Order: sequence, then structure tokens, then C-alpha cells
Amino acid sequence: MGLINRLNYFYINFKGFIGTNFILDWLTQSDEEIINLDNLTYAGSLENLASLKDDKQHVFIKGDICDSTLIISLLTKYKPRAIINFAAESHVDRSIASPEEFVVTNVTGTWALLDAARENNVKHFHHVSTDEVFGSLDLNTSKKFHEGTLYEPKSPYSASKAGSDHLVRAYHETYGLPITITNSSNNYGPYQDAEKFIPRVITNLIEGKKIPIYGDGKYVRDWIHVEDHCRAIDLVLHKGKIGETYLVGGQVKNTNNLELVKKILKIMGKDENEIEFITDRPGHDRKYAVDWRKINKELGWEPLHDLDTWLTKTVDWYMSNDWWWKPLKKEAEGFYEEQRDIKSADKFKEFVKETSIPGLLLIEMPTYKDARGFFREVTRMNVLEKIIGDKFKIKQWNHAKSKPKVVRGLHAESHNKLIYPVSGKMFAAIADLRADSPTFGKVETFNFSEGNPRALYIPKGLGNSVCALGTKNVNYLYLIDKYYDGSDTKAVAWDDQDLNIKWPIKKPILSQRDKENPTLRKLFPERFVGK
Ligand code: TDX
Repeated sequence: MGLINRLNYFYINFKGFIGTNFILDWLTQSDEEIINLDNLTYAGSLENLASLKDDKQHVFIKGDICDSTLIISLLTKYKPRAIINFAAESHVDRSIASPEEFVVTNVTGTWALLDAARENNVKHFHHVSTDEVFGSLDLNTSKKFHEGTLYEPKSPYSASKAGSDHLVRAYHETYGLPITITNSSNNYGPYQDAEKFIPRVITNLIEGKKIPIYGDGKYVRDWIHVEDHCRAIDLVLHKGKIGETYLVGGQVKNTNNLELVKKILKIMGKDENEIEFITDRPGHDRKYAVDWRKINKELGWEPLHDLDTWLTKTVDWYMSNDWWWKPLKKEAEGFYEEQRDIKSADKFKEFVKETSIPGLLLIEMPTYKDARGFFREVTRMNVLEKIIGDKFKIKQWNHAKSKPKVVRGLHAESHNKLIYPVSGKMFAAIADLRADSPTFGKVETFNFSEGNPRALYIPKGLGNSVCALGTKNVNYLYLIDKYYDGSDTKAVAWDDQDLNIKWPIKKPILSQRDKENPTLRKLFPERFVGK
């Protein structure tokens, strides 16, 4: 390793795939030291750089780009001649699920770095960005994005990157900060997280899973090998004109996702039965294509890696490095699974209805009938929990049978419950017995029968009472989130005058205990003061 000149330090901020490749390439061809700041969130695994553990040329610092104090202290200590900002939350699907982190890292983080660079008179700030800031092209157009294309980002991810690009340019125009920007098309190659398309396809096939293709699969990306991208950044760093933006793209044009998957299937000796078309990504950009003539003309750059050869090498890399991608894969697939649950949960949400008593929910589920009988989804816990805004962890399942004319209740317990009548005709009266509730004393009634499938979610503190109608026994399930303990049950007379429930029968069969239940006034005297 050559002499390290402290004034020539590079200060690299990176997080993940492209930064890893850049550092590894850089260290094979330069003597300059690299200061690598990374907060090691999911996309920035220290394992990427395991081979550099003992390399004195690579100084690793764990930290956040939003931490201005840290950045300023590092700039003062190392006096780097350039900052390269690779830092980004970069996965479109994650930005759709939770945009906030994207705004924080990509916009606020870039701002914090820019500001620190301005204060410390950094001589070159290079910002690594994406072609997605330009929005989407029509599938059949021959147009390409170029340096003059207007910004039209469509996803929270691309909007946050667009915001960061604007800030970088603003710091140049306003404060004269010496900046350059590269906007690259989709990268592939080693060390890319298995949540991104190409590694997801390869690692799914290695693990014997299907390949999920969004929508019709006719989405076009301008694939570039990461080494070509890193070479472009290196060139811009050394020869790029301050204040300029350079677009960087790949060799192959118009390869859609389906065609790309077919190439990978062929490389891996698999057939198209492995493909599974799934629900499309919302706001999915149709096509990206990059015109890289400017960087070619001015700096002599061109992409050197052809897709077929380098896709094969990328497959080989993933086949030989499962130690690296397996832990990330688990996290990535966990994320996708969670998204699938949320999507299917949305469908069930329309069956759950609020009532006039806060917290009391009526679930009117559909019945799917066929020659064998029917199938019914009674409850989806993730939907229920989202609506009640809390956990509903069932501790005990109960089955009750009532003979015709039996009334049970009215009981208010200290547990939450779900009631689902399975057979027979039933009438239920639910009264708000929560002393501090604005709807105290309010009653809702419901009829249940096989042809009228319903369930009730009854939060603790509501009085519930059920009555068997017709001539057959009624069977119902009730699921509770505490082990049953009758001692904390509050009970009110079924025919309490203040509640005034319109019972469909006059003379019910009651247990001895239910015959002796007190009135509402007696149980809650504080609610009847002066009445
Ligand atoms: O499982 C999948 N199935 C599928 O059909 C995944 C993960 C993706 N896709 C599709 C969506 C896109 O059309 O494949 C294409 C590529 O998807 P991503 O790898 O998620 O990339 P993309 O949405 O194109 O955004 C990328 O390009 C620019 C990167 O995520 C960004 O970080 C980069 O800046």
C-alpha cells in the first residue's frame, strides 16, 4: 500500500450495495485512504466489507449522516478532499410501505452532509442518484432520460432522491459548494440486497421458491453492472466538471422484467413454471431508459459489461456467497410477507362495521357456497387488531349451547370477546355499561341465523346478553382474551327499565343468578344523580 497523504483523504459515506462495490474497486487501484461512514441499517451490512477488516486504508465509522455533530468532527479530523454520498434508503417497495425513513435519510441526511461540507470547505461533494427522479417513460417510446429531462418522480423513494438532488444543486448555486451528480439506471452485481429484483429472482430460485413478477412483467429497466457505475463515479470524481450532472446507463435497451427472468431461468437451468405473476406495485413506473452520451463525449465513459455475461457471473456470485445473502434474504422476505398480509387484510376490512357504541364491532362476513356446503372467514386478527388499535390475543375458546327461550345475561366482563353464533337463531343485546363512557346506557341489538352470518367483537365493560329464538338449540362460540374468572363480572337485570331492551320474547328462561341481577341505577348510582 502506498503512502497515505492525509490531505488527500477520501471521505466516503456509503450504505450498501453500490458503496461496497465502489470501496472494493477503489482500494484495488488507489493508495488513498477511505473513511467509510455507515449506520449499518439493513442495507448496509458490515459483512459486505469483511475482507477489509484489517486494511488500514479503510477506516470504518458507524454513524448516521443526519448526525451533524459527528459529521463535522470527522471532517475536522480527516480533512477529506471529497465526500461521496452513497447514502440512501433505496427500495421502492419499502418507500411505499413507510415513506418517513426515506425522507429522513435521503432528504434530511443529504442536507446535513451538504451543510457540514459547506462549513468545512470540502473541495468536492459527489452525490450518487438515480434515473427514477425523471419518472416513467411510455413503453413504446424511443425517448430516453437525459441531463435536461424534467424531474417527475412518482414514488416516495424517487421523490426523496429528487429532493436530495435539488438540495445538492441549490448548495452549488447558493453557496458555491463544488458538487457533481450522477444519476444511474438500475444496477446489478454482487452485494445487492435480496429484496431487489435480480437478487430476489436468483435467491428465490436457489431456495426453490417461485419468482414473483409484478403485474404483466412488461416493465423495462436499463440494467447496468455495478462496476460500470462505480467506474463512472470514479471518472466524474477525477475529471467531472463541477456543478454538472451526468447520466449513467447500461448496454442493453428495452429488456423487460419477464425477458430478464427468462435469461436467469436459462442460466440456472430452470423453466418458466417457476414464474408467478402477482399483484402490481402501486404507481409502478413503466420504463426507464438512459441517454449516456454526455458522460461518453466529455469523459470517455461507456458501459463495458454486457448483460448476458455479467448476469451469469452475478448468478455465480450468489451461488457461492449464500453466507452473505441468507440473513438479508430472511429480512427481505419477512418484509414482503408482511406486505402481502396487509394487502389481503384490506379486503377483509370492508366486512367489519363500527356501531353506535364505541368499540363494539359487527362483522358481516361473506359465505362462499358450493355443492359441499360453504366456507366462511369469521375474523382476520390483523384486521381486527388494526381497527381496535390494540392486540386481541385469544386465551380461551368457549362453546355455549342455549335451549329455546333461554336468555343469558346481561353480563359485563373484564375481558374482550368475540361472539360467533354457529347454529340456530339468536338475538343479542349489547349495552354500554362503562361508567365513564359518553354512550353509557346505550343499547344495540342484533339478530343472527345461519342465513345471516355475523359475529360481534365486544370490548370489555360492555354488557352482553343473548337469547335463543325459534324452536331449536342455539350454539355459539365465544373467544376471550383472559382466562375466565366470573368474580369480576358485572350483571344487570335483563329487563332493566332504563336500558329498555326490545326483547323478542316476554318470558325467558333465566338462571337463578340472572333472575337476581340488580338494576342499572343500583349498580351505577353515580350516573343517575339528580335523575
Ligand atoms: O419481486 C419483484 N418483482 C418484480 O416484478 C421485485 C422486487 C421487483 N419487480 C419489478 C419491479 C421493477 O419493475 O422489477 C423491477 C425492478 O424492481 P426493483 O429492483 O425494486 O427496482 P426499481 O423499482 O426499478 O428501482 C430501482 O432502480 C433505481 C432501485 O430499487 C433503486 O434503488 C434505484 O435507484
